[in-house]
Amino acid sequence: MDNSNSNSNANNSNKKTSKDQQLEQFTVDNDGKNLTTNQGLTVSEDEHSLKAGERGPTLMEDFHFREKMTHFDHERIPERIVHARGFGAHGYFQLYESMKDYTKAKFLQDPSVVTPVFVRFSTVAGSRGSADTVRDVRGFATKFYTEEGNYDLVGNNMPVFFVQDAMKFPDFVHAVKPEPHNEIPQAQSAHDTFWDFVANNTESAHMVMWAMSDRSLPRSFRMMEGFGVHTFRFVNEEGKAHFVKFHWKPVLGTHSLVWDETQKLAGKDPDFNRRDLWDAIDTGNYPEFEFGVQMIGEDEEFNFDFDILDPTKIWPEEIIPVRIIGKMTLNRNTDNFFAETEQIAFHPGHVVPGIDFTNDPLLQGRLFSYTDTQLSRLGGPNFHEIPINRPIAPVHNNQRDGMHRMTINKGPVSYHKNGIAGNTPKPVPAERGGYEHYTEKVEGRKVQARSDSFKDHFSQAALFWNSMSEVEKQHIVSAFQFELGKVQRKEIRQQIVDLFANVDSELATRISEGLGTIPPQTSGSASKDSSPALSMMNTVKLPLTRKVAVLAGNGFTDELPFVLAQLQQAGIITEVVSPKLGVITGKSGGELEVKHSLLGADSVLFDAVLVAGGALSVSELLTEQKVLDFVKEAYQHFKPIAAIAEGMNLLPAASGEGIVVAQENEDPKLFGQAFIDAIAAHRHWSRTI
Ligand code: HDD
Repeated sequence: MDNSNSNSNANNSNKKTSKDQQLEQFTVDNDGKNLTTNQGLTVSEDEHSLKAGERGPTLMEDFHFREKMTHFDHERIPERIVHARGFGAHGYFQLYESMKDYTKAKFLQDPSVVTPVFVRFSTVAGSRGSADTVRDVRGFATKFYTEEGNYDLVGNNMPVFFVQDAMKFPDFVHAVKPEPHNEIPQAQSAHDTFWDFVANNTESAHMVMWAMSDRSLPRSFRMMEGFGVHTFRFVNEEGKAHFVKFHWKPVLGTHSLVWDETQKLAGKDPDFNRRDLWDAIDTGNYPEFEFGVQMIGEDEEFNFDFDILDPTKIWPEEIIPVRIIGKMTLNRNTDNFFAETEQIAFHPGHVVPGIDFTNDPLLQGRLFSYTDTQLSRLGGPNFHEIPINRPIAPVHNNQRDGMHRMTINKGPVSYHKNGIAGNTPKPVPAERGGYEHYTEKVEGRKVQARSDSFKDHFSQAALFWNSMSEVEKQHIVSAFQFELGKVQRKEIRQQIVDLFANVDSELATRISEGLGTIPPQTSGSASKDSSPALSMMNTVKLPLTRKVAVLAGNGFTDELPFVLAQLQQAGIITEVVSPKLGVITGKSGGELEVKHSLLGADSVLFDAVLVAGGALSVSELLTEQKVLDFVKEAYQHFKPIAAIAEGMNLLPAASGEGIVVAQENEDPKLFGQAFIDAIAAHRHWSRTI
């Protein structure tokens, strides 16, 4: 996928990492084994409980029944208070260039070092069983199992946050979650309490712009950016520090679904994003993300018109470029969702030497919250011993006991300092690898206050708006209108219109249309700055792993197998959809396996549609009325559509952007290439405007 580094990938992509090897010790395969109780007793009966007579009562004595039932009764653990619905995968990270000048972190020194990782992607507001494609921020949490201990980069797919101080996080989460009196709505921000929060907490304005944009509707976890959000610190061997922001850039580019599609997908395939990630890894199309850093010197802290400690601000890439320093490849699906994805415990405070914090008040609060939440979620202080959470670095300390302790610590000593064990385990000085906190100088009175430098809530919201293409702007306006349309209290709708007039009066005026609100009276932000990097129109465009629905029936013409081979060659996935499952036969006798019946397939599950040629094939397709809606819906979602010869009779338009038609006797190769180009373009927006 990324030519420059594909060789090193090929070498590493199927190798077992040290974490894989560690996990293998805990992996059990029941295949072909005898059934036992948890005590290892082989059982002879697993269908009938022990009864006093065939029709009599079940006996207390049936220890196997009681053990099986008790375990079942306790299978669930509390879901995460936020980010409850997630999906994870294993992989590895490798550097392109040494970052020695900036950080002493060992995993960032040597491009030949392979660091195992586990990534968990998530939605934020919904429960564990909610749909994947809701409008929401996506979590992007990475655990690097480094030689120096675990490093967790617990980020999101948006570079800013709703609030500036962790003190406000519970309030924000209460507002966006289902309302407490009736637990409605599930996984939606489109309700009164969320928008009431926004109306009364103007620091949310920038993040709300992102949340209302297409960034909230990722086509795939493989096609979204990741951000560490906060400003962190890199510290090198000499103790010199740089401020740093972390980025993940998807090799496939950043792409989104459209709103109507996401809502339909929530019903048709609530696991759409999960399935996509699983299938991609399963078929060897390993998701790749390049790792980028923005760095500034400590002496540059006050050089900008925003405060670098404010998590509602980005560092525009045009001012502080993103330096791409490495790549992460996800190459292994989990063996067990619960054991791995559910039990993994992230924490922004899991750092390694060379990476340190700043005084961002949101980050500071997070440093408390994550361990705290694992205590109730995972049932005690020993969650670091769960296989997925174990570092590959050795663990030796004087912490002891507690629920579910697995380690058997030997000897009488569990305290520091001691004489009996020669004062071990012993701290290691920073020069020899021990973690030392950055010796930042701090001074000040104890106050419950926020710096004036955090008070500009609108300039960067305007920067985001100004950077959008007209299509993206229209989507943002529609998102506001949809969400506010669900808000019952008129005064909240009006407050939002008035609030966003501070961002841009055109935006607020457009939102106001159709909401029964009074158009804004204020004139909007003075900022006309823009940052092209923020527009998804400028992203990487590749056809790789895009999924094409191939509508075909018996009697398809010879061009079809040729074009399918060409698409597959270009890394595109093709799946035949036909009225009936089984095999269809072409005009010249060639056969194609049908993957989906028309009944079970929908255009929202695909990136593009190809209609086969052949009068017979077309008339067979038309026996299902749904086929016309299938193509029409793909068209309405701006997807590339192609047809061979008579297949064009099924298209809602004979020509236009993203419509590729092969006339009779046309070279199928040219047709195939034009379709591949249309697929790479992702969507064809001129159909709207
Ligand atoms: Fe958080 C989970 C990301 C602010 C408290 N958060 C969680 C996860 C991600 C983030 C990706 C899921 C991790 C996983 O997959 O297990 N959170 C963020 C980002 C934030 C942020 C990027 C802002 C920059 N979070 C934030 C604040 C607090 C929390 C301000 C509280 C002070 N977050 C939590 C939590 C969670 C969590 C309650 C729930 C489950 C968990 O931690 O393990 O502690």
